[in-house]
Amino acid sequence: MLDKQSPIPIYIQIEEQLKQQIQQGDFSIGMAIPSERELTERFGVSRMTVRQSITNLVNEGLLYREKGRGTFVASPKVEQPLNGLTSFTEDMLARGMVPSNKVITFEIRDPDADIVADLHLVEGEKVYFIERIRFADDKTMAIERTYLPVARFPALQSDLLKGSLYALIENNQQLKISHATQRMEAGLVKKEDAELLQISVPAAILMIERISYLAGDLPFELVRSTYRADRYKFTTDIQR
Ligand code: 16G
Repeated sequence: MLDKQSPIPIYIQIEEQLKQQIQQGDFSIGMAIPSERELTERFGVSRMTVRQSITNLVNEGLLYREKGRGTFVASPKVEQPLNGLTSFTEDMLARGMVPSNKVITFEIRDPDADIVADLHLVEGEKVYFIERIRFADDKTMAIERTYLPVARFPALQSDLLKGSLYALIENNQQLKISHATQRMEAGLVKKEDAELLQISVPAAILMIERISYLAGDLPFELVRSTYRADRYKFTTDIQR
């Protein structure tokens, strides 16, 4: 099955074969792949080579390791378009997944200068600082750190944020969410975020900062989100 004369390194050939088996469904989602020892025997290569192939597939997000249990086939990544102003709840429901949230911080704060500027706050205005872990089908997807002007949402409570913030704003407060600006960058997860996301370090993450506006160009939220890079793929439509 392996071509030892090929210029393609053996670990890549093994990686490609395992990938094909995953794509064909020989190994289904959540199923354990054969152990390193079994693969070593099957391919007639060293354990180091097999480990390299598996590590690459883990880094690509096709497999995941669980300490002491083995290596399993991961669910396909969520493909998230970047051109619609949708909420996490809407995005997950549209995929047939069940969204849920855990509010880990809900407090009123004095904002830093950058938040004052981004949210067009006046001096002395306070913000809510909300940290939520977001789940889809009970799996951790992202951490969102949201700043909202208290004056705009005077009756906000932690309990209400177990559901959708956008539904609350549009349905309960009858406000119209109009547009947003986003910035995205890659990074490595911080230790405390790795714990919240239940992933082991080192792991790649995608960070998005979104400032969203109500009709009339009024900024109402600044959100710093940390997405699991092994669970997300972002897409855009572009034209020329
Ligand atoms: C998305 C938004 C976030 C918004 C949240 C509302 C990005 C980068 N972030 O996650 O800005 O606050 O949805 O979700 O897309 P909710 O209505 O489900 O609470």
